[in-house]
Amino acid sequence: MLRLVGTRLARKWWRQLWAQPLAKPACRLPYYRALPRAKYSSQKDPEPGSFVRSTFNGQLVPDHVFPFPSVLTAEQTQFLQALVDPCARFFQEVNDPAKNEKLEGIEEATLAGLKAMGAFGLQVPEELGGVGLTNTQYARVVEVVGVHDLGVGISLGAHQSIGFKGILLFGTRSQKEKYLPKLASGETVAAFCLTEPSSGSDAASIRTVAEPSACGNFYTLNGGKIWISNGGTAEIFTVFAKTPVKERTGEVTEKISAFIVERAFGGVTSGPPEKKMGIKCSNTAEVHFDNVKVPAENLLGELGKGFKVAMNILNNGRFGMASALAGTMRGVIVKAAEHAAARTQFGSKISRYGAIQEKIAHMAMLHYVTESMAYVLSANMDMRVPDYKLEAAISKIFASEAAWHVADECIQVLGGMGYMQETGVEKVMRDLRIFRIFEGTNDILRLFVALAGIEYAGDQLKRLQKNLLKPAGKVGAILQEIGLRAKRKVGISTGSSLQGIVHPDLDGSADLVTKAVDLLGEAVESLLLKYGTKVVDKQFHLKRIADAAIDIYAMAVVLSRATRSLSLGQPTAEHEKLLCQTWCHEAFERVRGNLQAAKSPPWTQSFTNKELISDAVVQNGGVLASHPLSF
Ligand code: MYA
Repeated sequence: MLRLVGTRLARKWWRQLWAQPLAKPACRLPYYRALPRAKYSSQKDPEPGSFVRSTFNGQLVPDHVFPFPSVLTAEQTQFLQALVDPCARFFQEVNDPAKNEKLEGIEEATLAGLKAMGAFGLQVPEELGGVGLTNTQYARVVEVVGVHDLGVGISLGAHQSIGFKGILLFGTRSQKEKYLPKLASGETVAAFCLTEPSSGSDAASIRTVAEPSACGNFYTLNGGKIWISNGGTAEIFTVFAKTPVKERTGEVTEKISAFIVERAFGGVTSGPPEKKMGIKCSNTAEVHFDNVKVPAENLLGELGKGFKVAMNILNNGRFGMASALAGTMRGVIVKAAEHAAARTQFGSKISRYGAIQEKIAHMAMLHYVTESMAYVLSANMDMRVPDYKLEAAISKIFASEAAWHVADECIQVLGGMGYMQETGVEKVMRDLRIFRIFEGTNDILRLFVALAGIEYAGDQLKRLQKNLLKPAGKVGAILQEIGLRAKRKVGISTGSSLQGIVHPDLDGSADLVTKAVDLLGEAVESLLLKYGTKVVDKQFHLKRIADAAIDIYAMAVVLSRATRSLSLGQPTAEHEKLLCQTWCHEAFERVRGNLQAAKSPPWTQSFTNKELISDAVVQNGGVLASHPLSF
């Protein structure tokens, strides 16, 4: 994953850097105005766009987050409102989550109603039979689904967020015309087939193969996929398989390609529905491909480029998870708030007690962050921001953990009632558990965020290194970069600032973001210098770097949203200010703690201890310490 700077040379070079003079502070601009990015970043970025990626280099690039993006036209908003209200009514009046769960399927009436509403083809263009929603509009609709029934949400999401998303993103005109109309109407259902028994997080290690025929007209597909959402109900599959690819050198290598496979091709079979902890009404099954003849024209994207197809589909679908889970949290918080307002203990409503207030406030903040992330991300995608993969991964991680925490705390607020099935939160909690696992486990996505960010910072360092070796015409940029890095090293702010962009009431919180970005840039540099390319193996450290990046992005999106609210004088502005200020304070403390842990020797010792403890437990096949009673 990483192509990092050579360590010895870099170390020597860095030592020289700290002796250089400081650069001029960055300029300040009037608040709540879109900014030319170059004023804020110290170096021109060849591929501008990602807020998160830049933070790894200690740069604050506010484009795309500030001002809070607003992408819907009045007409699109009106259309959306006309869709959301009936959709919410439908879920209240027709869909019965408890019945679906018992059935381990979706009731026929619900399915028919969903199809009639166009819920199977929300983002398919209208001319191909879909509703033609933008990402932001789709986010708002799935939020409603998330409030009511995550099992139904997964059936719909596995179909369109990932199942046929590849056809939408990479399909040829004739592939789109052939498949999308029936998929959009719900006449056919789609599934995304990547995971295999020996290939989960390590997606590139799949063993399913697609052998090209000698005539070049078809591929013969063989292999097995597991835990496929809609695997037993789908007729159309996006399948990833290894294919032989001739390189320019003439050498033939096995590379992943993507295919559109119809059950009707023959040789496609599904296992029985899996028995799961939650989302029981959604179908999950094995799918087997036994000498399936796939026409050559069903290759999706380029031959050998299937890994990127898979990653891009997953990146593109993650915003839906964030908005759906924002909906789930909204629903759960209603239950906690109602109970806290109604329940009397020790002579007072429990909502008057600090222990409960802290929980409810935290739940509200987690919801506010998740919702802000979901809509910044969907808007960025609508704005065609080219690089949003880190933001998408962060939104998935954050939303799935926030929703889990909110559901857990709701049960705690409800006490014994929360544990009872009739309250409905235990089902939500069971449904939620998988969200931290599928679509990329949060553990692997944290590593992805940290490593992709560090790779970017490493590339930037390499570029600067090259400029230093051949400085002709680049002296200004070099001096500026050196100054910024030197400042960071001695704990002085680099001068990047959000003041003038955020509402003045939030200046204090904005300063915390600036400091946090400086701290992250500095921590990444020091890890690179300490470990060089070996940083890829430092998962204890990488986790903490990722957590810092997640918190920083979370601070930025809420600052942006609260600024908009305050500047427009929205009725909830003062409440949002509280949410934002409190979140930023706590998030900054976590960032500081995590980055300290990523650098400090006592923590490094603690990580080593944990490696030893874990190795001993695994080797022993369970806990090792002797029992307190000695037997
Ligand atoms: S589907 C199964 C989900 N499975 C996964 O997500 C697998 C997780 N694993 C991975 O993502 C990859 O294997 C990782 C990379 C990240 C670990 N975007 O050498 P590499 C590029 C763009 O790092 P590896 C399911 O669960 C990278 O830059 N590009 O690769 C459905 C490099 O490019 P280059 C990316 O170490 C459940 C190349 O790839 C990305 O092997 C149902 C190789 O990279 C990326 N993200 O592993 C859910 N990553 O060569 C239903 C890597 O050019 C959902 N690359 O440098 C419904 C939700 C909606 C709800 C709706 C309610 C209504």
